[in-house]
Amino acid sequence: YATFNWEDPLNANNLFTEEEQAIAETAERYCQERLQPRVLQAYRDEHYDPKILEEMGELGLLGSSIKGYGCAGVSSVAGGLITRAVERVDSGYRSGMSVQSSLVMGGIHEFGTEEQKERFLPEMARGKLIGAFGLTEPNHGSDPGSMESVAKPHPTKKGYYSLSGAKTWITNSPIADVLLVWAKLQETGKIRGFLVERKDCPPGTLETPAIKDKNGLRASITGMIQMDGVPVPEANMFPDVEGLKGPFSCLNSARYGISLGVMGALEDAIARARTYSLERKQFKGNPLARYQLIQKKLADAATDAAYGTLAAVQVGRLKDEGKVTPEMISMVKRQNCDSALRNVRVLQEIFGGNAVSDEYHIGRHVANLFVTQTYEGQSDIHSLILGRAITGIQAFV
Ligand code: TGC
Ligand code: FAD
Repeated sequence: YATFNWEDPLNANNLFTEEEQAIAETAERYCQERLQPRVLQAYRDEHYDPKILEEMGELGLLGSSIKGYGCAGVSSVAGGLITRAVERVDSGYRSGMSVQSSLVMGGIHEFGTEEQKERFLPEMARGKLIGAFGLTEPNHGSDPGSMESVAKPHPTKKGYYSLSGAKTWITNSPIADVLLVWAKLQETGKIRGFLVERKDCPPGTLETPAIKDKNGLRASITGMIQMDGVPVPEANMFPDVEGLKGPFSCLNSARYGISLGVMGALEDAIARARTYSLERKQFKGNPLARYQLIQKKLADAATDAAYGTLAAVQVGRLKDEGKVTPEMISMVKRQNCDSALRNVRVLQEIFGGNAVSDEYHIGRHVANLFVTQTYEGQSDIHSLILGRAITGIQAFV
């Protein structure tokens, strides 16, 4: 027999190509050497350093699945291994990267004109231009089809639209240079995508205040997008896609990235809980790891991490072969976020009172993983997407 490796119990590594393994190693090294040392203070200060995106850009980690336009053009699984490496440190750092890579660069690549791709993608791949994705509104989160943001012909500027409305809980919005905003075209009532460039917005038309004092995802920056007649040239609208298909197609890639990303946070929690349980002694000098209840917690978590990783790798392979369905992505996004959160909450118990100190990192993962279960479709919403596919009956309304 081969030797059992608790860090990769079902030998998922065996499924990766040499190129994918090399990409994972590069990403893991960067994350452990450059991100891990600063996450604790960043989380305490609720601070996100935009230079992180430039650092990721230098390593080719941004928009990594896109072919051309200065992007690496690697497989979906390789992209997932990057999100896993980043989220092993912190879900907030992965969030900033997912929005840049999957939601904004992915959207421009899939739906943008050639001119838009040339204009935005190379600079975004270098992390020199920062993106935000505005779908959620104060009154419409799980139900973005009811959005109120509207685009009308601009009253004074020919060839321009005028965007009004509000988006909330938007990752990167306070620091974004280009905001992909989804709004209903007044003439048709159909949702369209607009690339709002901060540098071109006259004073008073665009505000992007930060949402402060979050109790999760504190190492990423989140804010609103408030639009009051923002002039946007027609050339900045996605030309063909209309309806929810536009934003949801971007979400397919981002949700996939989360499904492997959260396995990184869970694996980090397992490694920390294992180390702690081997070092901490209670009752006659025995390490906690000697007790059966502790071992079961570790066994449950390691099993769920291994199963979740294999399922996500399978979906990534199908994605690259053009055989994926959105329901498959809903399944791995929901299952992996739920199981990461559930297991990390249990592993937190192993640390006893020390779990309350941020220096043990476990509480940070718990708070972050609640957010991953909520954004990009809350888990119950993904249950309904799956339930609809299983029964043929939609139960949202
Ligand atoms: P429904 O009737 O289901 O669909 C409307 C149209 O959209 C199409 N569609 C999709 N297309 C591609 N991929 C998908 N996954 C798609 N899902 C739906 C569908 O085919 C249809 O097209 P057409 O041409 O027939 O019009 O729409 P509904 O209004 O009933 O939707 C219900 C529901 C629940 C599925 C949907 O609204 C939903 O998923 N809600 C969750 C909202 C959500 O995920 N928001 C994410 C905001 S962005 C974010 O959270 C970023 S966090 C980033 C970070 O920091 O990491
Ligand atoms: P609601 O839609 O009000 O839902 C509240 C609860 O009700 C949930 O549990 C939900 O599952 C449940 N519920 C709703 N409808 C039903 C139903 N029909 N049946 C059963 N249960 C239901 N959005 C963006 O557009 N871009 C971003 O970059 C972004 N980043 C985010 C970053 C953070 C830190 C957070 C917290 C959120 C972010 N979001 C972003 C928003 C996120 O996508 C939404 O919070 C999410 O979609 C849920 O919407 P909501 O908060 O309005 O909850």
